[in-house]
Amino acid sequence: MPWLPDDDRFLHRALELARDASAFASPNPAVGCVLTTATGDVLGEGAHLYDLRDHAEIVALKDVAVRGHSPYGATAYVTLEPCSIHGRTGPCADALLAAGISRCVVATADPNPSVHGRGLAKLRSAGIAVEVVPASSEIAQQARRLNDAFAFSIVQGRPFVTLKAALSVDGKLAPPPSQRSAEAAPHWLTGPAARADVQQLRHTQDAILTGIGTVLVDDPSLTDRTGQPRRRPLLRVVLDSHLRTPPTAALFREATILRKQKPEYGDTPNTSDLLLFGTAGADSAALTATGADVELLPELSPLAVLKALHRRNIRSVLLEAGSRLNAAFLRAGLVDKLVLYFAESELGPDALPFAVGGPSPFAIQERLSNATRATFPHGDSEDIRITGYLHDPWAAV
Ligand code: AOF
Ligand code: ZN
Repeated sequence: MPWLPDDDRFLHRALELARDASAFASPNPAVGCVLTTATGDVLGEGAHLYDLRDHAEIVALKDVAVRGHSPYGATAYVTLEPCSIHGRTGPCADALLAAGISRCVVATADPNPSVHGRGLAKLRSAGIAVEVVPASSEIAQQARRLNDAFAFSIVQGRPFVTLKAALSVDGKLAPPPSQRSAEAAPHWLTGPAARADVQQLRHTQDAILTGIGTVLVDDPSLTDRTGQPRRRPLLRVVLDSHLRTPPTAALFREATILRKQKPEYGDTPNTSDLLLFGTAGADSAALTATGADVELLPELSPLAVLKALHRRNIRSVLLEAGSRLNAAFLRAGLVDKLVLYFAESELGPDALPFAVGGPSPFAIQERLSNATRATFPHGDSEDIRITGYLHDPWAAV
């Protein structure tokens, strides 16, 4: 069947449903679904919410029933290929077939290797007209962007890492340590508009990661302060080999003890939204007494830490750290996306570099793909935000 005039409209609606629910989907992908009659009337729609278990297609089928309609002969618009597996739920491809739909329009394939292509094949072999949007189209790109972290981590076995830094115009992170202390007022480079944008960035992430150096000098709270609801609180992670984080740190004032869940397939094993990684032998008694999670690893290499976060169902990590951790992750090739804010002020040659021992943020910018530039008003001037990818999250799909 050819591409129909309504196809664009309904796929955009399905994308909107997926996007609106995206803070509730992880560790699953964000997915939206619209079911229509062959003549373009909406029968029902829905999006996947992880805790309600049902995939988007099932939510939409239930909506069809609630509205008193029949899905027989319907067209299903789905932002991701319907699944073919038994996980926490049954396969959506089977449910769509049982409902008697006749056409399925899909924005992008499921990057999950145990589904990839099998959901589409199942529908096709049952005689359903299946259409997959061309990969280069705007809709397909938007559908993929929405699930960058899911696609990357389900294939690579580690979370997708975004490095965020706010820098001076000369590419420095902060004044020299002699001019900074936890007691002093924080030294802001960028203005309130750019800092509000950072909060939005945190809102899209499963975890935020920093080092003990930043905790001791800046005493950050590392919270998502957007006030917008999310399925699980942002997991705040500190790399702290010798567990030197003081129990008086701001991190603990904000800590949330998560409901102890019955361990079951796919549930997050965290019991707090604060997680400290130390090395084997470090004394964790004082910190575990605060309710925080402490995990000891043989070594705190960037890869070992990311693997440990993967075991906790973390799909995306925001690295908001100092020169040393920035350098360690970059050197290990474990930064996948960059979000750099540049303020107008200058910090001079003695200030802390973006990454100790290089690379400079200006050199890295040259390597970014799909780079974007945005500005945020700051007094009489503006802050500049540069984003871009070092690794294409969908490359290995
Ligand atoms: C869909 N529609 O809305 C979602 C899909 O453990 P489960 O049963 O929730 O299955 C998780 C897998 O299902 C996930 O890895 C991904 O491949 C797919 N997610 N599929 O058809 C949805 N969320
Ligand atoms: Zn499914």
